[in-house]
Amino acid sequence: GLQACLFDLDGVLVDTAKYHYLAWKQLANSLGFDFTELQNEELKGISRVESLKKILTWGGLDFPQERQDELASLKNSWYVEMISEMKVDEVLPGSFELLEELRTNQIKIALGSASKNAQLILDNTGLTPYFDAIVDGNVVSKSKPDPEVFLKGAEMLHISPSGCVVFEDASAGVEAALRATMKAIGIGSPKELSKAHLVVEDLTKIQLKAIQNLF
Ligand code: B16
Ligand code: MG
Repeated sequence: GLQACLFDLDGVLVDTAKYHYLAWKQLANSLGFDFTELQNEELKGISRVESLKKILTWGGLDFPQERQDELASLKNSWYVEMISEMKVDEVLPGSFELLEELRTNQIKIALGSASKNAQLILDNTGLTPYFDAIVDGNVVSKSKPDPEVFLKGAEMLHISPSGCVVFEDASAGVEAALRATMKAIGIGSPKELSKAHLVVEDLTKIQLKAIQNLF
């Protein structure tokens, strides 16, 4: 049965994608090209360095690794400035209600995010106290769709993957959950997340009963 829930951060609990977009756009513009919100969709769940590589390709540019590292940290400094202003009201609808319900029912809760800034976001939005384990971009070596991020979470909780459910908004994240042999609940479009066991629009549309019914 259900023993633990693992949450992706960006796109599930908070909408940091808009800040990633603004910061990447600023970087692209400074290099002389633009990029669209549609292209930004492709960066969801993808690590910082991999995102930069994609963006440079779209702009028809290539730089030595050293310069790429500089550009990635420049983008990150702008991004961190933006997320430093985040408050509790930026937590997506249904998040606190679901986390409370899980906690009341002794279901363990973990974070499984690609972001190296996850802790700052959780702290600023009041989400930190709900988490029994935090796995973020600082502790994983392989990005989603590799299952490492979720397997590490289950391990930290001392719970077998078969008792875990993952909440994900990115198809790479859903794939990572399936490769970890966990249940996957997609947040967003049923078309893009068709491999998930269940897809809901947002966290207001899911309750403990429906999660338990996946088992
Ligand atoms: P950072 P998630 C991901 O968060 C974002 O979706 C992705 O767009 C971003 O590039 C990645 O984190 C790394 O973020 O630059 O803060 O380390 O969806 O895995 O929570
Ligand atoms: Mg995400």
